[in-house]
Amino acid sequence: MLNLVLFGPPGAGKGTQSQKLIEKYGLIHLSTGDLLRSEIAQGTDLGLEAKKLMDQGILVPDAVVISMISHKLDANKEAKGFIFDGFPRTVAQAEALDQLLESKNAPISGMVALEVNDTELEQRLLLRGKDSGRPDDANPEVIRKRIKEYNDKTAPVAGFYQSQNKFKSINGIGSVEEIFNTIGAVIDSY
Ligand code: B4P
Repeated sequence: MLNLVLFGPPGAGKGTQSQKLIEKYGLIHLSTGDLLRSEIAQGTDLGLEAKKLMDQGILVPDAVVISMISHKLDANKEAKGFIFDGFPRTVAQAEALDQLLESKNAPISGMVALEVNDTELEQRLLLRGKDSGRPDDANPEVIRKRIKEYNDKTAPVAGFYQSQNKFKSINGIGSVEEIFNTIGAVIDSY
């Protein structure tokens, strides 16, 4: 079973690359950002609470996203593997994911981190904000807050996988195809 964590700051290209990877490798895409936006679109209580935080660029509580991922793993028992996109975003989430996968005897194969500088991230997200309709893409201050949340709470997750020898960092600047080929080479080495 192939279980890949795609890692990187907001706007690094995780969602973009996930779309291509699921096609090539037949994996299930688990994006906590997409799951939360779906809750918002359905107007659930969870979605309403999450929206308040997401619109400010703040992470939603660990318990909420861990529970969403747990349900999705249970609902896809026959999957060939998963791409975790935007999850885990804290060390607590990474620990919880290891436990969930341990009970299924299917550990994380590896983490691939997309390295992109802050100026490029801001430009990409503001560009996407022109037609994504996402409030968190529209405002430079919120984008900077998201990058700060990443540096404060998410960046340490890299160390969690480094200590398990499962971490690989690659350049996230270049064409979508070039980056896709680099990720593919890492996956094929597992
Ligand atoms: P996410 O939905 O995960 O959003 P993201 O990281 O900002 O975007 P993504 O990574 O998918 O975008 P991509 O780079 O592909 O999170 C949104 C919010 O949800 C968070 O702020 C948080 O509040 C909450 N949340 C989600 N998960 C959580 C968790 N686990 N715990 C707590 N809170 C959580 O693309 C960006 C743009 O770049 C696109 O327009 C794309 O076209 C462009 N792009 C991609 N690759 C490119 C390339 N190579 N060159 C140029 N442009 C490129």
